[in-house]
Amino acid sequence: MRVSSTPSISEKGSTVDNPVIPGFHPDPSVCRVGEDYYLACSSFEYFPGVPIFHSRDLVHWTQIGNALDRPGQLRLPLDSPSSGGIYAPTLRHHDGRFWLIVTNVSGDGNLLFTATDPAGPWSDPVRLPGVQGIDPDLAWDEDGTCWCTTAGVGQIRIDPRTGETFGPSRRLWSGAAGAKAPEAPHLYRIGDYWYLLIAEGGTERCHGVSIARGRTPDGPFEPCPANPILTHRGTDHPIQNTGHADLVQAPDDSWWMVLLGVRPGGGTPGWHVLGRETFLVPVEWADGWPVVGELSVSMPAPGWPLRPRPAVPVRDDFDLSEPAPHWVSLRHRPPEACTTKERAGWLTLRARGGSLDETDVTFLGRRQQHLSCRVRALADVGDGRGGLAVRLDEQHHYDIEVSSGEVRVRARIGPSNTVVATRPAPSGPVVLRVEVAAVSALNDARTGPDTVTFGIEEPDGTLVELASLDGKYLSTEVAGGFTGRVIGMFAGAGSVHFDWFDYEPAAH
Ligand code: 6LW
Repeated sequence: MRVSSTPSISEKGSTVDNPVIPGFHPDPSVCRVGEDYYLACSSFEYFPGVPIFHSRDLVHWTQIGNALDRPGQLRLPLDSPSSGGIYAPTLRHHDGRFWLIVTNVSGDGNLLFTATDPAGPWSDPVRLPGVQGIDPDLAWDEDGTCWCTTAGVGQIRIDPRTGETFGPSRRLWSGAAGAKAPEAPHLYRIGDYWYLLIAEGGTERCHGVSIARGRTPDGPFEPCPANPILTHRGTDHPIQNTGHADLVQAPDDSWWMVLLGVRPGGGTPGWHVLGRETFLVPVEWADGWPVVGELSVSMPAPGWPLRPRPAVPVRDDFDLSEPAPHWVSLRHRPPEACTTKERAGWLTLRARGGSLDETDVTFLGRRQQHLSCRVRALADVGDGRGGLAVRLDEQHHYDIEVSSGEVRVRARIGPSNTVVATRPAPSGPVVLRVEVAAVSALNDARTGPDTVTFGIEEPDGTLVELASLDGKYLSTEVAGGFTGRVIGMFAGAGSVHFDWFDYEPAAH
């Protein structure tokens, strides 16, 4: 088995690389149990939802499952918009159980799940109709009262076992005067204070992290004089949009923050294509306030032995009966539309919608986690139509597809939907290839962040290139929304079979 370099990290002497969880993994929430750390992220229109990661060193993370992996837990209407769905979880361990609270903005509102093993299974949802607002947080005080704090910033007491709410929601704090979007609250008891950590300024270039403290979980709260305690607004730092943070204490008593950030590339205004990624930064305390260390793409390694994990293999041979946890579908995954049982050792996708312009197309993909990477797959479309796609949303995707003896590359960019290249398809199964290459030099101010090249492979492995496209059109700055690129396989008509799929990071 070929193994890729660890997707999250590479040690260089005594430094480690950020992001610690690359690719579209925003809104991280972290908790520790003994020597084990667990982390959850938002998942929006993708199924299964809320990826759960495990680490023993805060640096190397392995996805151990998805909290919302059954239709009864994750109900996304088939016409729900991209960047709808599942927003901003909080993951906590309390009273011998893991608790996960999250918002489904496409229907069910705030939902709470529990598990004894964070790898799953997670419970059916407890609904919270009395909790309004996104970004719900959970905190318990000494007498067992559970406080649910939401974007705004508002707070209400809840019974997390039943979803019942008590009393009205109270406004706690709205961050700096004039700042937009006070959100992503997390409430912690640390020493003699309750700390209320929030994000403000919006999840774009003005994003930041601020904090306030009070003697009781429901305030009043006094803002930190050094707010924002973290922001990269107005800088040319390679990590931008920094915010939506969560704090965790290590067994050696050191403190750490996980947060989201983006890595824009290209000229002006800079385009980020991997979505919002999860970064790690050390925190120290001074005068009862947290002081955030330097956030960088190469940071000093923590002071404990690192515990690298086996990486996700380059190749998925589709030998398992269920897709590995990093595979995602759109909105749901009916077993008959995505199966390894039809042809042994092959993945079969059965078409529902006709194209990736539609919300219920059959798609199985994985997050693009590296600025440069190569994806290959052996596809047998038979009488059907399908291939590989690089996807931001229904209006922004590039596809290479095979049908009726032809291979074509299609670019959907907003209202424009263009076949940019065609050539005759070889008979029988064909290796489709996508190469994403980050730009290494700016030709002018408009140079995009990367190129996305599509082709088919000759039997000897030679690439026959069909098209090379500017990647800026598959960026969040162009498409909008909260997600990042996902690369995968789709079926547009009939049954399309895939023998294997390779995802390989490339040097950039
Ligand atoms: C999330 C909000 C945010 O609910 O973006 O960056 C929203 N922060 O807190 C969607 O991820």
